[in-house]
Amino acid sequence: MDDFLPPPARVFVAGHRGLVGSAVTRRLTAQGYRVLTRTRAELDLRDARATAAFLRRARPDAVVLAAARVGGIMANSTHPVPFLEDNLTIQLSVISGAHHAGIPRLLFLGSSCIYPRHAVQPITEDALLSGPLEPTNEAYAIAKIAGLVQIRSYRRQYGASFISAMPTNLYGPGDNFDPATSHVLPALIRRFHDAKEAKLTDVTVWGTGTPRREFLHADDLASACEVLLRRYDGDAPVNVGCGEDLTIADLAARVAAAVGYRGRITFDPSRPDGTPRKLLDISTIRALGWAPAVPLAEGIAQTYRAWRSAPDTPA
Ligand code: GFB
Repeated sequence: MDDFLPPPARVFVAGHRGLVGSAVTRRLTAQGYRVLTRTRAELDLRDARATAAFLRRARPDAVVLAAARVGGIMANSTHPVPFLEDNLTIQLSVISGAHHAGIPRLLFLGSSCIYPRHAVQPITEDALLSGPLEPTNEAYAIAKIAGLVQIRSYRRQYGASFISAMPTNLYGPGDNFDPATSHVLPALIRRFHDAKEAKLTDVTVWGTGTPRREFLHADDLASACEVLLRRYDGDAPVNVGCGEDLTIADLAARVAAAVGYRGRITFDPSRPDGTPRKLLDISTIRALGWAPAVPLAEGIAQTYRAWRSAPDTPA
């Protein structure tokens, strides 16, 4: 099988401090790649001129675009503007900057929320743009869809070896645990932990508890990114998930058990549920030889331990 990016290639990981970027950085470094990074203070990726100049100077062999404005259902639905504008701006400056700097390979990360709200489950890659979106994350989804089309367009017009991955809901150490803006898994770790510490007997979980979600550890996404960079050069984005989903009620019970909270769990249906289900079909990435390695129970326990030892870790 071809290897499009053998180590010790130089890879610029954009967004190396985030949940995904830090996992990709750990993985590529461990595999013998030379990873380049820039903090936000050193390089604002929304600044197209500065980004293009950096990429021209640094000339990495590949770019992993893991920088993005991300957040949970409430942040997405109440503050859609930065989810739309920051993501569009970062994508325009990094993808076009990489092309103009002559960088041969780029991996862009989409998200499973860009598929239609009522896509057939498990969702195959060809469901993209086949129906209306989930309203709670429309702005974010449109920005990510624009990124996918940008990648496809550079491939079509210039023959660029740029590719896209479509991760499911992610979690892991270094996630955002802010109660208002985080995704469900870190939010519940924090809420159950705080309830246990305060000896509360009731914890409220948003929504009805019936939506189903699939959760992938960021380290598993990182190993998938390596596989894609080395072995994939196709037009279609590639789904990356663990292949199994569960209800939010089931997730809440598992997080409560991992944290040691033994009180009641109630649901608040006045909070949005979001999309009813978004389980990804992962046959394409499996056929490339990848499989997830972190079981959910182990991943939750590890994420809880990591947060307890560094509770203010930024996203
Ligand atoms: O993780 P989450 O915010 O993302 O919410 P989405 C998942 C589900 O968990 C929803 C429920 O049904 C929420 O109502 N939930 C229960 C909670 N309690 C909580 C809580 O305390 N916090 C949060 N955040 N949720 C996001 C998109 O959708 O998924 C983004 O908005 C992105 O665009 C991301 O794609 C992966 O899966 O609903």
